[in-house]
Amino acid sequence: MKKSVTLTMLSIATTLIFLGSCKPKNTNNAVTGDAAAKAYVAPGKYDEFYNFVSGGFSGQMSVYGLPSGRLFRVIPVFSVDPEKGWGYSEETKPMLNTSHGFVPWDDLHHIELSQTAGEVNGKWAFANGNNTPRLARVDLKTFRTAEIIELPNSGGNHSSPFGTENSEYIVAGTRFSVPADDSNGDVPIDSYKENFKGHISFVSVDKETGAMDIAFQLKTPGVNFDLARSGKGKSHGWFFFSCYNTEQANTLLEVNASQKDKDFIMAVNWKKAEEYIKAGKGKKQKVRYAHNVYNEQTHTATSTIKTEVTVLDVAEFKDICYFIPCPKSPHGCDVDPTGEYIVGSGKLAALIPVFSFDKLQKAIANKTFDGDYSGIPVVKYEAALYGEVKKPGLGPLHTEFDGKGFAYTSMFVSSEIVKWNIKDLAVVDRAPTFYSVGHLCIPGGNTAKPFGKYLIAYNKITKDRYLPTGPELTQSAQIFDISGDKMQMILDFPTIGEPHYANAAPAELIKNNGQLKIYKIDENKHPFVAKGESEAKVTREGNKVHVYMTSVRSHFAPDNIEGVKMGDEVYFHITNLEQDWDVPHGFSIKGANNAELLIMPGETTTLKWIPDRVGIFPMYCTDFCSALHQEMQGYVRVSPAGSSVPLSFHVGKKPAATN
Ligand code: K7E
Ligand code: CUA
Repeated sequence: MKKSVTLTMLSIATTLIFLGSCKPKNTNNAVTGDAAAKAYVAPGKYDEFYNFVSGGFSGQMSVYGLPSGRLFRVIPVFSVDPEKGWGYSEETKPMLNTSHGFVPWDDLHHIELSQTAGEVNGKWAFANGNNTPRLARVDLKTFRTAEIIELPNSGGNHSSPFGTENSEYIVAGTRFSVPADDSNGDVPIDSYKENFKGHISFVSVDKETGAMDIAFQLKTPGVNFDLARSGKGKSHGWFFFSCYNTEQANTLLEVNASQKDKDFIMAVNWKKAEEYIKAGKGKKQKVRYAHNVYNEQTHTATSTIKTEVTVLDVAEFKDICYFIPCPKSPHGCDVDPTGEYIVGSGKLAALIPVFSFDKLQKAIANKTFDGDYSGIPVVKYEAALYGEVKKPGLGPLHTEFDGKGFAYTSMFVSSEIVKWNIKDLAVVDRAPTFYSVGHLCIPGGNTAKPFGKYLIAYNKITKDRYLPTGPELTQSAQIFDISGDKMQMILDFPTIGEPHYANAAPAELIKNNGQLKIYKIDENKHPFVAKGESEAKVTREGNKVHVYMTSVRSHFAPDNIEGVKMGDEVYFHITNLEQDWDVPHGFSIKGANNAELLIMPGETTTLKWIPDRVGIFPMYCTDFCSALHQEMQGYVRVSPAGSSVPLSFHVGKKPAATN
């Protein structure tokens, strides 16, 4: 009997997989006429919005203009990037340190822009590492990753990073429940129900500096947290998480975690949790996690291993946590701009439930519960439900809001975006996507004040939309104009990696936030800086050779170095002396098992090189910086170990022996 149920579930799952590859009917939907003009930004003109797009398995964040879809920048976050030397230079290696050692890659799914009073403030972009649980903060003055914090007790940081309305906290829920870090993890996998726990991290953010710290964690029943949103306005102080696998299965989840008709949205009263923490009710737990910070004065990152976290077990406090039943394997969990409506998107559900914050509060006050789940009260479905969007489409995943009373939900299986009215829950428009849409983004669409105007669909499958490029096709996004009643597609653009969530903000907000154009050379506190060519030198400490090198259009100083020997470790500390915007210099040397350096004006960056043979090694600038860029080159002479060639260096004059 049980077997046949399992097989039925399997065939449903299989059907959905096939549905996932069906095309919408009107595939010849090419953009024509006035539609294309809406995405046109003339050469030399600026876009209206910055679009920050997750790179998925690329581990990076990319920055596009809206509505042009022009790619401005790929910001390296969790993955090494040889183009920028990220994770290769001595200064940036500590950014990718974890309790597991140097982890050069991650899977970045979601982006959260910092907020003040529920509105985007243009300061920082946060991103999650889904594989080795980490949270990153990108500084939008420099478009660089400024901080990465590892999350203990977690196994896959997917329900992350989602912020409260003043970015008091960036919140991160674990996708995989696992035994807590301080418990014996050497347990049978099928002891999931006893031994596996969920953890949700509340990471505080300093209002001025952005500095992050794990303020506390909530220990929860062992389920999978998928996505989340904070409350806002009236529901400020609450957080909502979608949970799947409330069956607590540990194998063949596509079947075994799809048994129940309803999973949960977990509502968390984080203000209450904060009170308990302040009252000292949290338990200190021994853990190990890395906290990596980039210092803009020294141009150097440091990694600190921290050893303690404060944990509150939600089952011990009766008024922090509540489960709301939500059909069926919910993915997205989105809160409308007023904070009253909470939308659950069940991947396998044929409707979209919309919950009411007011009704939830009433249900909690009146204890309208349907028993409990692992000691947490389960609110009656109808008691929290505002209503259901009927027949929206197949495979609802994520919802964004336009601030004009409408919600837009992505339908993965039926490859469409469905626009519906939040008040009467009536579907008012549909637009096909090409194909299998995942996340949606409206600028500010997750905040109290969406900017509306555009909606971007981030698609999972591209198929026939672009020229073929072998087995792997580019991922893609599609922009819709949503200023009218009907959605109108205006542009397709390819993306880097796999796009999941994205966020967008008005260009004015970010380009006027005090963008850094150069690092001031006078303020450079790098320990190996050379602030002018007169400070350029080469020193030896045992087998370590330090080159204090400068670069300026169009030469290095020094550009001839002799006296390096086999067995030496050479550190090229290069200071770019330029003080003009947009004049980086690059650096590379033949045979280096390393990437290039790309050094911004006023910055000092270090390349480590271990010569592997005797001979002459050319080095050169990799960035075409001037008419005489190609002349920006030099040589290092490597002699055998024990050679008597003295260490010397020069630029444009005879070598001066130093030892
Ligand atoms: Cu791609 Cu937000 Cu990881 Cu949905 S998640 S699509
Ligand atoms: Cu410096 Cu090219």
